Amino acid sequence: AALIRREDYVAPAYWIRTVDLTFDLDPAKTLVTSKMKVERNAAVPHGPLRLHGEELNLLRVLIDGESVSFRQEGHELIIESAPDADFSLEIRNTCAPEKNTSLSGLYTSGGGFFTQCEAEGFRRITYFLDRPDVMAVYTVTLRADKAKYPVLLSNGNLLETADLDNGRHLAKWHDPFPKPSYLFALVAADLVSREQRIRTRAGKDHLLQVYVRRGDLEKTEHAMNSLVASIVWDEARFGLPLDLERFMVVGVSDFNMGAMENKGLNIFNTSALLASPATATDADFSRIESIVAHEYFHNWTGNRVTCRDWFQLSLKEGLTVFRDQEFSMDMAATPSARAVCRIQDVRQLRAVQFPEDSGAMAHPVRPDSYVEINNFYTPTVYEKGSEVVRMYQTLVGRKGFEAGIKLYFERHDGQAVTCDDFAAAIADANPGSALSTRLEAFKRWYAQSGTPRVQARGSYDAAAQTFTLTLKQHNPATAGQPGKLPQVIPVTMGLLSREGQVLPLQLQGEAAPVGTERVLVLDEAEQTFVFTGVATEPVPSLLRGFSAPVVLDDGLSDAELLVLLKHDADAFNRWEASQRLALNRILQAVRTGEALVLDTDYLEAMRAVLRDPQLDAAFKELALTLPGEGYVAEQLDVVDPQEIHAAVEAAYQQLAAALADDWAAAYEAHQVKAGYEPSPVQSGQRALANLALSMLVLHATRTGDTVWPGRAYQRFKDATNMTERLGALAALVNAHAELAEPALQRFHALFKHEALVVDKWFALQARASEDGGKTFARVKQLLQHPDFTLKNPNRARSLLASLCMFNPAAFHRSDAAGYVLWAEQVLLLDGINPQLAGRVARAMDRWTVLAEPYRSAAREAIARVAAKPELSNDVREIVERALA
Ligand code: BAL
Ligand code: ZN
Repeated sequence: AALIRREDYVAPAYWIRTVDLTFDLDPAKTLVTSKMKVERNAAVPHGPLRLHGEELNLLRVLIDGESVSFRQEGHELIIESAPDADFSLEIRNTCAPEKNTSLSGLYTSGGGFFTQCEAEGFRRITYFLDRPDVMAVYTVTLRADKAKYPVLLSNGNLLETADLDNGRHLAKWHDPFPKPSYLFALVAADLVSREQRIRTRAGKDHLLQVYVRRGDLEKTEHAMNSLVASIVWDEARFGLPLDLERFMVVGVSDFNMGAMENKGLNIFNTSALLASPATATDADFSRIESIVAHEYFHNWTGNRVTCRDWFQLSLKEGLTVFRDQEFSMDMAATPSARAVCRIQDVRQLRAVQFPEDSGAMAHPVRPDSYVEINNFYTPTVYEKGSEVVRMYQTLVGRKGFEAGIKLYFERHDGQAVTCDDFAAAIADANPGSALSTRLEAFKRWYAQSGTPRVQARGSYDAAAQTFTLTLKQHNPATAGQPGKLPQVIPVTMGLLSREGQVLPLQLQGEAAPVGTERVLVLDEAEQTFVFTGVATEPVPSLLRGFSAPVVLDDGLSDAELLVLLKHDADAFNRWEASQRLALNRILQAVRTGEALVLDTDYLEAMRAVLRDPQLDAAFKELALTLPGEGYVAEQLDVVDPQEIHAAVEAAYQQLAAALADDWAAAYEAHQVKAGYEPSPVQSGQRALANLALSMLVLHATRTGDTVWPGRAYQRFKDATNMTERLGALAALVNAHAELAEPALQRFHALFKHEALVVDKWFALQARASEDGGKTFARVKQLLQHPDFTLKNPNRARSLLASLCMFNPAAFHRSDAAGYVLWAEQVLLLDGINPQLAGRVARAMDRWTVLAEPYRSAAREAIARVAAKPELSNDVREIVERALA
């Protein structure tokens, strides 16, 4: 397969201005008629018209109503003699939706028709210039059996419906906004909808609809509320209104992504849409809110202004993740709940993006090349991309950023543009700012992969009352990028006294202190900042709110971290101190090979957090949760997953034992008595109660006590919401308590008809803390379970991603059985759904840092997959990069 390179971009030889599509829908053979108005692109030399098409059966090609000669070469339809003028093009073809298990293009699910076109699925529906810089106005006619497919939807506004012969019916849709083909969608299915009307600030009424299968309607209230909140927020924060008469959201159970932002017709994985207290956890409610918002926000950032080519993917994804993160923070309302959002986002970034940035698939936010674009819907493009957007805001301020966004839409509405266009708009709206004066250097964030390391060292001069802070940056070599240039790193910071008071900040040369928090801009390899008038030796609090996606080594002692944990004005850095204290101890044990022993200083600090009446439950839960095993692995040059697991397990057991009475008190104190709400306050209480319960059950199973496992079982049985029920079940399963087995059986019996809950049942078992191979053995059994299938992405992920990507100790085994399972399942999955297979293949990204015997065994497994001749591009790119 060919490597596609960013620098090779050329504009298309033709534009397609309008498309009139007619679908005669049939699961076995759908007939597609496409009538297009094509315009020659005068900016490039005249040449053949080359259309993309895959897995299609071509019936006819007409230009201006006449047959024309053409040839098919690979995945292209080439018309050599296309006119050197405007013309009409008509194509007829068929495709086979029910055979399409890749879930890209037009496919069937649960007896209905659905589409997924991003990135390159439209070419699996009909021949087209399937590239995002070709934007057309679509009119779509759907014809299908009325009894089987009573609901017929496409983008835009409904023009007409009619009954046809033979029990068929028709619906015609028109989307007035020119759009790239990846935003096309259709749905034909037996669905019902929740409806709501909303009036925007301009006084226009709009119809909102959420379509789901019969029986799921009561699970759509939260999604509808989230949609309304998103519409209101985008108008208030960025002045961006809803631009269509109707906005539709549709749920489907078989879907590769979380959801898709098709213009006016968002299609959602049911896991990102459906929620009821009985079947969804607090985390699900909050994920649904942010995904509904994310897809809605794409209407402007992605759809109104789209990407020129797929290398610019972060232009829409990084920006839209940033917007959904800001939205979630604004919805959280209180400063503490905002900090909790930020902590969760950063934890996610470190858990998935940092490892990506140091592994075989390391790539810049704006990649330079790819074989399969589906492999680049990554945490780097999304989450690191969002951090880059956040740094713009940090450098120009919130108002400056809003002005930049305004300018971006003034310049580019209706266009397909690049990350450089975005950077220019933000900078031009903020002349003289910390961004504009360093724009070219700032843009290295798009070009350089890898997570920069920042070292900070301070020295206090008591006589001169100065504090000198030296910041150094270094970005280690990554795949394909041996050398790096310094990046522009905003370091939001403050100084505290040893007693925890905030200190005023005055840099040398300034006449007076400028507040107690400021942004230092590190843009050289090394820089020194001298603070004056510092009356007492300070503790620096750096990178507040995680102001840049870097690894910070601030060299702070335990005593200094304890000052930050207790007193920092920045809640993020208080949490960070809790994690660093734990991480230091775990790393010490792993590095020396000595048994981990948690000292009194640490345990008492954690006890104080747990008892602190000023702290929210949600914050306590985050501070008392130890760093994940993957994050610990990130800190090491040679990784032994079993040693890391042993150290983290030991830390949990000691934390459980030493604080037993406090855990019991916290558990009792955080019972939610009021009716269920997925609010930050209630969620925080349930999260802390669940953590406390897991600690209590863990401790009890080690000491032979049966009271807490019994209470956990009781709570599991009596719970009225999924967060508490699953929390109690997880406590039993992770501790390998005897009651885990009956609880798991009962859970399955209760929910066997709720697919999304059965996914949780699989995932919980595959993520269970490993104990002598029990978890791995269980996964092997579950692969044979009648409810397991590789055909449904949610189900496949619930076992395979859970084991291979989120349970290192169960996966990395000295007998290599985890790798054997991985290779076997990746190959099976590749025959069904290459995109998903590519995702699971990524479990081996970091094999080169593994200790022996894991390293050699991992290499062998990857080589076995790579040796298979008929691999998809998706999997081939992943395994070949891993072996490179
Ligand atoms: N554009 C793919 C799904 C999403 O990022 O919203
Ligand atoms: Zn997106």
